Amino acid sequence: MDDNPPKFDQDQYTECILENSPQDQFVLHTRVTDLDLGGFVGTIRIIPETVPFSISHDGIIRVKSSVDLDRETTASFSFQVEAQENPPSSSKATADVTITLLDENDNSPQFTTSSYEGKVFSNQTVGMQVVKVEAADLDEGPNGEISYSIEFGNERGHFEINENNGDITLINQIDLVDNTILEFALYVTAKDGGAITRSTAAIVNIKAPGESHPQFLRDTYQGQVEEDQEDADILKVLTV
Ligand SMILES: [Ca+2]
Ligand SMILES: [Ca+2]
Ligand SMILES: [Ca+2]
Ligand SMILES: [Ca+2]
Repeated sequence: MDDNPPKFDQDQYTECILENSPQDQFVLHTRVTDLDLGGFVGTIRIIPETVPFSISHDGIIRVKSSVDLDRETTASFSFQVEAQENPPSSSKATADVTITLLDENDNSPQFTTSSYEGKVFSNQTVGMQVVKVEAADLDEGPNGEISYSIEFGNERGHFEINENNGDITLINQIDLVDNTILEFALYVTAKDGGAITRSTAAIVNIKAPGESHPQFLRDTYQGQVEEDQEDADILKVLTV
């Protein structure tokens, strides 16, 4: 006689798995008992069906959809499992399941823009901030911790970057040249702290205009400005 309801061996199941775990990966095993002769005979399902997990007739929960296991989108899933006895019985049991996703380093740092600009004028002082770069990383813990560095473009050693906050400061004064804009292109990277690190690059253009002398221009290049390319460059300097 079927007079005992089915029962899960736990009211609540919790498990942690890596995000991006592959389809069909084992997650956990629920067990249904029934004191009646023959044990539990019926069907087990997940409610709601939309979660990216499946359950087999023997109570094993597996990954159904790997792409939906993105910790940056959904960090944990809560759902129910239901064991329903075959008709004519209407007895059923339910239990709660919570699956938490552990972080993988699957995002690279992203700069707020792909290129930055800074300027150094004649009032330059050692230690002054020239420009600040900033990147963000969606991952968790070390996987999302960013350190900044100048990879190249700083051969003359004028600049230094704070690896923690992206501040680029002047550490050696620039010898400015009158009527000329000196340009420095720094290739900067933001690197995360994952076991296998990911990094992204950005360009930092720093311009250092020297003093401009309109009087000098008038005396020397009078009447030729529009015809001479070199003079046009100097005119640009003056309008910066
Ligand atoms: Ca039963
Ligand atoms: Ca992810
Ligand atoms: Ca991640
Ligand atoms: Ca990362």
